[in-house]
Amino acid sequence: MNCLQSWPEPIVRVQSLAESGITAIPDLYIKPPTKRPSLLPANCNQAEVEVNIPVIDLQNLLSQEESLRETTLRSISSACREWGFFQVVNHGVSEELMKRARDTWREFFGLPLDVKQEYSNKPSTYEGYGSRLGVEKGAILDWSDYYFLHYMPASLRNHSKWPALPSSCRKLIEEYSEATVRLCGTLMKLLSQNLGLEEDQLLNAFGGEENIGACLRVNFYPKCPQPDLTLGLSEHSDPGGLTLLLPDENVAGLQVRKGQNWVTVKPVPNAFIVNIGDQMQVLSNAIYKSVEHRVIVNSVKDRVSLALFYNPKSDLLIQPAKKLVTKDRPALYAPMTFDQYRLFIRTKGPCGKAQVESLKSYE
Ligand SMILES: O=C(O)CCC(=O)C(=O)O
Repeated sequence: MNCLQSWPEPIVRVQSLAESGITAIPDLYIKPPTKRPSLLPANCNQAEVEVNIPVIDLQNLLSQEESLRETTLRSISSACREWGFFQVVNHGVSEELMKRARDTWREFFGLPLDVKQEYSNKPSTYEGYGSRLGVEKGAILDWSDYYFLHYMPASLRNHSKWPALPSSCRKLIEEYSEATVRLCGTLMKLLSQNLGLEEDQLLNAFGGEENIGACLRVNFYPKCPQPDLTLGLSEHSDPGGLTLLLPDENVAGLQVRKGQNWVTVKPVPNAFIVNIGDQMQVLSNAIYKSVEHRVIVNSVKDRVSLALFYNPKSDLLIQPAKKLVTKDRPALYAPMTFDQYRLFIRTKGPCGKAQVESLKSYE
């Protein structure tokens, strides 16, 4: 991990740049023309612009009507296969907690720079206040800052690496992470059942409830004077298992790949956005899709989002579940630990689906 000891260039906080009043962004943030957040591709029609990722009401799983429960399970199944993304409502996490989480983190990013700098992160663990992903010298950077921390396993939970200010922050992180990890556990069971596996099989492949990895990345996307030239977060698929995203309630920004197009997610009030990560694509032998996504920025409003990453225990080998490997559909991926796997994004930064595709051993 030697290459991950330090950043290759001095860190510049994007928020400080944005607040300095610049009217043109530095070259370091200007994406090549093919990577910019383009206007509609010529062959894209209005219907595609209107499209949204599926929205699923989890309350229906408690219905007395079996047909409603089955329809809901089927909607989750097709969302995992066709979109890799969906929104969930009536998920059991309180609206008050969701609002408090956004407000608390907005408050953190609103603190003076020197307070936040105390938590500056390093690429060896990424824990703390950060402004880049990847350690490639000269890389074009994204227009965002973030805070990254570990919640699970409990042995990695270190309160001194969580912000002490605002004073409610550490308690909020505990509460929010506990609630979202619980929801991810429920989703894991549904996804497992939908694949025809035992309810706990995916969870067990991740190491079981006590051993899974869970980390929180809070993204802060400052206003940008030239949003057409850059991205808040470059296209990538998530390296882990499952991501539960609390988007900004007022500002859209997340775009999900659908074929040749990028669909801008329209967040539904009080919903979480769920997406399949690369480890789940591997475990499901590519039945579930880990889909590329990116974030666009704008010149009018800052945006905050909280991504809870639910991951396998980092030293377990992850490979396609035996039941999903057949003569007609051989194992598409060789076994690999999550520790080995995430070294790629930690070194190279967000790079589309380059890694999971490069691991395919058949097809
Ligand atoms: O901010 C968002 O909407 C998406 C964030 C994301 O993709 C991530 O943190 O990996």
